[in-house]
Amino acid sequence: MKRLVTIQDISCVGKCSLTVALPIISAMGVETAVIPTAVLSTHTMFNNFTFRDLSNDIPEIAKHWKEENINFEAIYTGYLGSIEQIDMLKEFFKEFKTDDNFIFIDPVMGDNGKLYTGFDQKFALEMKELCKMADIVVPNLTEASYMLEREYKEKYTENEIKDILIELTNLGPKQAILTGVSFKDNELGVMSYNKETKEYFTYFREKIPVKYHGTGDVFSSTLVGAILNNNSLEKSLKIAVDYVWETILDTYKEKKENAYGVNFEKKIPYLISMI
Ligand code: PXL
Repeated sequence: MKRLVTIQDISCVGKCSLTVALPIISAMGVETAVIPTAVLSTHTMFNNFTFRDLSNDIPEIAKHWKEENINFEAIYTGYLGSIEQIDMLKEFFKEFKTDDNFIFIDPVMGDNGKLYTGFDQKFALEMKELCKMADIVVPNLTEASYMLEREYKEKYTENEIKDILIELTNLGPKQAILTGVSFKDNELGVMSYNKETKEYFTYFREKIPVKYHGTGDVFSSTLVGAILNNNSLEKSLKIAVDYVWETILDTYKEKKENAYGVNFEKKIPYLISMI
């Protein structure tokens, strides 16, 4: 059985980060080790959330794992709480990257052209430095814009998206995936670029007119899980987009408030049927 480690926060309420990654990747048959970077009472879209920083535990956990010779087929990072944590992860990557595993970074920082509460441009540039160590990076267009210091736009041409993907792979990663890509009003999806084969890949689904928190984390968790199930990147992207789409549709049909994230739990049988 393969083992991955995912490093991101626990938001106690509001399905995202570890409370999404752990069940999804486990359901896909991959052992999911975790390093919680912080404990929040809710994700940061709620008001007055608590935030306990767990940075100091990261080097100690890494040291213990080294002593125990623990290794991972993939290292997946998501929401990180501080620049100090980014620096700790650079050390973690040096210690745990091998010739046989890969580093998968979702540079979680913002959406819809804005950074989430607590992040600024300086953080984005530090995250860009971390992304240089990744094999695969999965930003949305907001995160890519902040890291590359490009203007965020509501609409992009295919050539603009290709330029952003090339810039992302020029940082270091072999593969870059942009989420939230749309060339037609009624479509939304992803575009990827492999700098070794120079191939692009796009996959879209019909746009559902609603936004939920945590869908990026559902997407990244599913993508990394599908890759670890020996699917090609293209097949893995389709699985991740299709699963996210089904979870959004199911949540949308309920017509309830959307701060709690998507009904990913109900669609886990569908996810498993695809791998
Ligand atoms: O889904 C991304 C995410 C992860 N972790 C925390 C967040 C968010 C998005 O708002 O607030 C704490």
